[in-house]
Amino acid sequence: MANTVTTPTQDYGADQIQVLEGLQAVRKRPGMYIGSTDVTGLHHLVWEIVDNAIDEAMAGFCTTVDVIINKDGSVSVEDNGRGIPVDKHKKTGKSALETVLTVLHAGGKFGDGGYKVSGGLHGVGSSVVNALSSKLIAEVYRDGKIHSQEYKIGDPQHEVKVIGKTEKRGTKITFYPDKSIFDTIDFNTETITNRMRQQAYLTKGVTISISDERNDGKYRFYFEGGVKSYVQHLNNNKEVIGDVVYIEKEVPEGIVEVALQYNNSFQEIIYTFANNINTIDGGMHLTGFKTALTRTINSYARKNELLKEKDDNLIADDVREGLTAIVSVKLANPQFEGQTKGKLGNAEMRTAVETVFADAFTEYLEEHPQDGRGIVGKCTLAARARMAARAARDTVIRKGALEGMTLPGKLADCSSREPAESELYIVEGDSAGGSAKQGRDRHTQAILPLRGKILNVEQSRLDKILGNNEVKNLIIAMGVGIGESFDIARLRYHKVIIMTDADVDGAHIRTLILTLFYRYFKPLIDGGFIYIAQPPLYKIAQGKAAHYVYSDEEKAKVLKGFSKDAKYSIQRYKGLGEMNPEQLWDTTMDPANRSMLKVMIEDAEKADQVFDTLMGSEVMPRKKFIQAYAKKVKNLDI
Ligand code: TTJ
Repeated sequence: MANTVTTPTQDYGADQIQVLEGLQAVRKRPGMYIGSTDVTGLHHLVWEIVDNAIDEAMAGFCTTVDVIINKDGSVSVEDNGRGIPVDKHKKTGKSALETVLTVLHAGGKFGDGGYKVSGGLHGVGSSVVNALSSKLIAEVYRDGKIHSQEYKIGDPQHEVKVIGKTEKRGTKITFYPDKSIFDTIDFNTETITNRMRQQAYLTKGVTISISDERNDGKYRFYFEGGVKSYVQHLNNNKEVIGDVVYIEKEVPEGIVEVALQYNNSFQEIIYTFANNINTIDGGMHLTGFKTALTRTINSYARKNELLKEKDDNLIADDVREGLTAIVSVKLANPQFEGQTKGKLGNAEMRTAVETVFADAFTEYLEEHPQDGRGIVGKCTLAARARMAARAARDTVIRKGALEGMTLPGKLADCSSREPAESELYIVEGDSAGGSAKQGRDRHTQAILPLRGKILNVEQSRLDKILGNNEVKNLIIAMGVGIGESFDIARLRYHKVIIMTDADVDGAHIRTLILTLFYRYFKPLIDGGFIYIAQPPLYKIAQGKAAHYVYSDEEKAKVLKGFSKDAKYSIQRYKGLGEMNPEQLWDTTMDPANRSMLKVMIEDAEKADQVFDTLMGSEVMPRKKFIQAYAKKVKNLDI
């Protein structure tokens, strides 16, 4: 073994060999322990270490967690908890510190902290981080002293030693990811900051700070209300109905925490967590919550005669329109299921959440009749709108407005009738549309020019959207219908490509179209059918040769490659319309040459949020947003 560094004072016994073999296995197959060795896997190292500090906070022993991205590329995580014990254990001859950092899966064995933040890819233990770090330094502040131990690829370089005095208490881990293991060792501030914000919401009362020493970036998160603050944050831009309802209860199955608040939009946001891990595919806790929500609101509405005898019960969709909710559970043995391990499988959590939430929410409604009436009012409005929309749609369909309607005149269709090879370009503006029509491959590429702002989806309902001409054209061209008549099997093009200018208006229209897809044609995004074209930013001409470049970095690279006295000219494309048909084909539409972005659900979700901020009915947040992002927006337009 290459990495068997023994310490002279320690017996090199069977235990030690086992430890080293364990860590060796981690280095051999890192993906098995942290999912991947790409940038996501790299960040798992941070989550893993931070989770330990959060555990200490959840156990009630620490109030701050500091994450530092150091100038030298290492990451430090420090808490002000009890400090991992450093005295030698009689039997093992090792300190708890060394055991935590060298024995696989040792994390959960220490202390009886109840619900450890562990499961799925997490909780594999800090020893995994140690094994995948070229260097790791552990410091424990305890009993007035600084205790320290250093490791290289998991091997202790010496025993724990005292290196100074301190008044502090806590644990600090600094690690250097091994660049022979990872594709990249460049930590991303935004990724770390987003995760820490979320962790701060989920662990109320703890202050999490992030400081990026590479660029002086500093953030601090503290949310007194925990998930209650999270809901307030998510509803920040919206006109809310009633207060945030907040419930926290410990039951034999674990801890159930729910926060919810309605707003007057039509959107549903429910985020669920198990042991602070985002369960993006929901699972048992989500099912329990949804069942309880529908049941509770219906029985409250009946009991208080807010639903008349002749009225039908509210359906699940009605009670979730305009709902923002967080469901967070803590449990002893979480089972994460599904392809991405994003679904909580523990059946006992369904009944636990259902009972706890139904009881508490019923009580809340009884005690806050005004909120109760507001919520039921919102839900019955949703029900009425649902029925009205259905009636409107039925009329539209009867009139044949969508079904069997002829393709829009503005559509320059392709000749192929094979969806798998057909592409639909949604192009902003008529002049760019003209270039695209002339430059395209007529057999497989169809062009649909959209004029101006199509419409404000946020303030429209399904039945109104059907009436908008530009949207109607788009839906008819795609062939899939909308709402209940949506049928993905009828999609006429397997690539739907949004092609807009690289300026503010272009970004705006793209946001709009993405929002439309996100809210009404989500299966098209999930199916990977939606793309964003990448037109070049510059043309660099040198004699007869032309380079098309897609970013400022790329431009710099090309220019660097030129000899000193080279004569060249640079043209910045402000709009697609500035390119002639041939250029547009060469740079953006030729399948052999082009690069496109496939739209992921997160992109669309982000667009949806930006959209809310830009288009929502409230003015203040919009102003704030534009001020905060003024720089970024401007950059798009230079
Ligand atoms: C164990 O039981 C005795 C008191 O301390 C308990 C403990 O493990 N505390 C603890 C661990 N606090 N902080 C950590 C920790 C912090 C970081 C940043 C990283 C790691 C691996 C552990």
